[in-house]
Amino acid sequence: MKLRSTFSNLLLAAAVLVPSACGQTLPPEPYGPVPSERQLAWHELESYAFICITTNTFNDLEWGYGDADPDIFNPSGFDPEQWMPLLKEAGLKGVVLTCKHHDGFCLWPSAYTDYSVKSSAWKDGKGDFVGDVAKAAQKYGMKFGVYLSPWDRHDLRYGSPAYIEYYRDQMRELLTNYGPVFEVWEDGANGGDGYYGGACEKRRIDGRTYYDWPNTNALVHELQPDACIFSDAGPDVRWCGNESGYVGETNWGKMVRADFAPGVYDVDILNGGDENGTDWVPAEVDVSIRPGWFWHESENSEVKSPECLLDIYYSSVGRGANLILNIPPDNRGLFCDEDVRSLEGFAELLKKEFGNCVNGGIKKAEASQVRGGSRTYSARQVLDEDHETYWTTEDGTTSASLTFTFRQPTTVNRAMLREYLPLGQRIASFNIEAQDESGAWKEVAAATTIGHKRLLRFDDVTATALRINILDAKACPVISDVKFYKSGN
Ligand code: FUL
Repeated sequence: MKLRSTFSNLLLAAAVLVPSACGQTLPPEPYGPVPSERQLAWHELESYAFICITTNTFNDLEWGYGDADPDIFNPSGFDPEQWMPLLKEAGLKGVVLTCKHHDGFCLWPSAYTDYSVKSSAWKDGKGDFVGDVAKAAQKYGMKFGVYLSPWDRHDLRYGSPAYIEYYRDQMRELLTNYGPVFEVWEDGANGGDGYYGGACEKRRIDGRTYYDWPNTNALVHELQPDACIFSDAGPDVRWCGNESGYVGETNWGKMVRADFAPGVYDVDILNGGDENGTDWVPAEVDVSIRPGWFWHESENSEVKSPECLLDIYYSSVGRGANLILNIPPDNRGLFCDEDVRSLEGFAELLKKEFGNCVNGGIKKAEASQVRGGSRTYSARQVLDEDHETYWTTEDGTTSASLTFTFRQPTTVNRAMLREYLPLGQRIASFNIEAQDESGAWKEVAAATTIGHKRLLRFDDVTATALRINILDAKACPVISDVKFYKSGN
């Protein structure tokens, strides 16, 4: 059923007032915290690119000290239109750019500092790297997001209240002048030694209090209501707790937001969420296609293989998280050949992986139980292409099954499931069984949580029918989509 369509809301209201008047079966109540509209839109993106470039790209550093001569920033062959089609082909839906990294150098001509492209050789100080990337993204139908490092190793004011004003002024520039922004990255890496306007010392800040995040975040949401804010503590999206490309095999989209702050967290909860969490704060997996976040010639031979990227895809998107894959442009401002080959290979693998859906061969979809016996909640609802319709059961049912019978024996080796998140995340454990021509059932895959999406790989099995058994759930299961594939990989 379309929970959020006006028509069904009217029906719903009528059913609440006169429960038996039209025999309408009410949907389950939401269970636990549910995503906001901006989070729901973010879930649909699933994967996008990180673009890390700054002075580090030109002086071979990962964390610039903040004292680099701005003149070294000179990506002479810069062309974001080289990046966009490659990213798009690999299924990535947007880009998040390091507008300012820890070195403090700004890729746009900020009115609040000279430590920016204004003072670099690039385009004689007249360029706006952020503007060019935002424009190219828009041209290719890609979303645009900004990374504005809270830690600034260049600026003299870092550590004092004046710096917070500076940070907010810059946030205002980025969120006002470059069109719609889908995500704002607030990195947790913080404090330590730096140039700090020539002081060259170690500065420590209190991660819980110094930045006054509630007020900065209110500004972000005021200027860009659709932007999801990423940090160790959300509020919209949480860090997954590592930079190696995986979220927990069990991954709940919830946590207790008030327990955390950027730089103040529990890694296990970041990685797997909290099944009893009170706030919807789903995980984002940040990982680089290279060992480092920035381009280094010496790492050209260490670009991750397409197969490795596919594994990362399964352990991020395939476990209900979003993936932000970093592809750092080189000192020309272009993706270099090694990265291009890997991205192209990854795009090919994804096509083979999910290009052959076998759902068309399903003759019958049945459920062990259907809420109110209503067609609105029947097993068929998981097979339409509509994410807003779903199968569900009576309240209190925490184990149930869906059976799909093929017209003829069909070979399958991949599965995709989605829960209907507007009603909350519920499923804690399930498996998939296949029936052979003798009628015998055998387990082919098993996993724990589903959330936005679960992808499963298993050996080829030729089945007359497939059965999904929900083995444990926090409340009655609500599944919006099921797809089976025969991958060619
Ligand atoms: C980390 C930073 O310290 C790295 O330099 C990079 O920006 C990465 C995305 O986040 O915490």
